[in-house]
Amino acid sequence: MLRLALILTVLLTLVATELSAAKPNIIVIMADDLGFGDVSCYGATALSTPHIDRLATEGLRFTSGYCSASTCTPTRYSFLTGTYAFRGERTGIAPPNAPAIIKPGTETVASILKRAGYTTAVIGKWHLGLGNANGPDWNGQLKPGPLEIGFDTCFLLPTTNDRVPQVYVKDHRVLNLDPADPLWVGSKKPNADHPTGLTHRESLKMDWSHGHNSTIHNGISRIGYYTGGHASRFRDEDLADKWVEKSVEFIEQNQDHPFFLFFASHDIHVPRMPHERFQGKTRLGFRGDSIIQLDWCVGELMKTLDRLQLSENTLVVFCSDNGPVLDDGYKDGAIEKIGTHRAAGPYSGGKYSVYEGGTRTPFITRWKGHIKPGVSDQMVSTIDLPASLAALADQKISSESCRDSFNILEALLGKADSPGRTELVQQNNGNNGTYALRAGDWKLHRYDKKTARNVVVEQQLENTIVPQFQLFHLEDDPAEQTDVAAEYPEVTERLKQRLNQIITS
Ligand code: NG6
Ligand code: CA
Repeated sequence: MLRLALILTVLLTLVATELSAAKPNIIVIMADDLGFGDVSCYGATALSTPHIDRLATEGLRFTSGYCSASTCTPTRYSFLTGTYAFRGERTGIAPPNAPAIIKPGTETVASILKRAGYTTAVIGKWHLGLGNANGPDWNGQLKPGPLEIGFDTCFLLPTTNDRVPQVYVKDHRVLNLDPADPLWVGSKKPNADHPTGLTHRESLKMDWSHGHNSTIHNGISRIGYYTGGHASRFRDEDLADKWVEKSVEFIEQNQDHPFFLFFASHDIHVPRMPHERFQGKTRLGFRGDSIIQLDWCVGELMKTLDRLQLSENTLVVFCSDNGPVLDDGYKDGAIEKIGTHRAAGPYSGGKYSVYEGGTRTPFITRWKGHIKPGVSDQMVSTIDLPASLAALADQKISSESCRDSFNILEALLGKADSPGRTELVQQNNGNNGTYALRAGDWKLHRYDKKTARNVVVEQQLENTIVPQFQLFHLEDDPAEQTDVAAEYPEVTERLKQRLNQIITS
């Protein structure tokens, strides 16, 4: 009898191990506005990111890892839905009162993994809208939202840290909202006396440089207006700690069965206001200090996995939602203190641009014991995570869903000779006629409005007049400095047609 029990236990353990190897936990850590050159494992020397570097040494560091857009909302939209954001409506940078952009019932990476038995959570920045067509009901039920597209739970910064309101959302509600102090959010000044970054500029602890001059909270003026909800308001300095606290809680609670955590850090988006213990840690100002804070968060997550003995049972993906920007609306010294640091590494452009700097970003996968540590030059993108993670979790996706997401799981896991993508469309913001197509080493830019933004990331944001189409050869010219469209008319034509085919299909 005892023997039978022993055999059964061994068998059950074997099955459990097999199951967990087949369905590892998954954590996607998405940084905000982090550039290719911003972390030390990608070449930064002005600061050191030991925890992100450790992920890279223990995992696979991609040299051609991309997000699909050079702004937040479209990248997050396509990461979740596996569909290029230019196919969807209102997928550009979402305003404070944006309704839910991804409709309930849409297949997402979360709904796929939930179906596979995972417990799913998003913790951190959302910026994909909340509520029905009328926008978020800040004092009531905030739905639809993440819970209607596959997440079991969420703990959110609902928009961005520079957009109102500065409150947390837990599942369907603003956290700790006092009904006696309702939250109002709008795009117009609520009354003549309402203090703003324009009327009370001298009171600010961080001055604005463009935009960002509406309602003041925590000494920082923001995009948009709000009143009320005082008991719910957070301090910018505490955001990273909160994401880590909630994530550790979630991992602990779900350590015994597969979980999916989308850790959506607000770092290093403006206003960069890291916790006091990180302030002044780098010579790059608060932009650098926020990178150190982000690195600390990565370290805390890894520490938790180690403590719970989950590191060999958890696939970690580290990526960014778009490339870097220095002055994105606040005077935080990012430009003045940049020195020789190159936020986009060897690439041109950054946030808002379809130069490589806009979307080619740090991209690391780690799954101890399953991914052989190294460096991969395969082209991979955040948009491929739905199809690839579906394959990992043994789930089928209907042909109408996740249509731009490719199963490149083997490339993500570094299996020998497993190819990544052969081509990728890059876009800047929403569906505004600015695209690029990388196909192998060729790169076509398309500017229907004939202007390109933020070509040199170390300068103030600006628009540059450009021809509608440009062609670059990335191997010879990674910084996309020499337009060779006239020299290679056939390649230009072929890529133009291919890009058009993808966009209009
Ligand atoms: C822009 C903001 C910028 C940032 C961006 C969204 C101004 C002048 N600029 O409109 O500061 O908030 O939107 O960034 O308001 S993202 O990373 O979330 O896409
Ligand atoms: Ca961003």
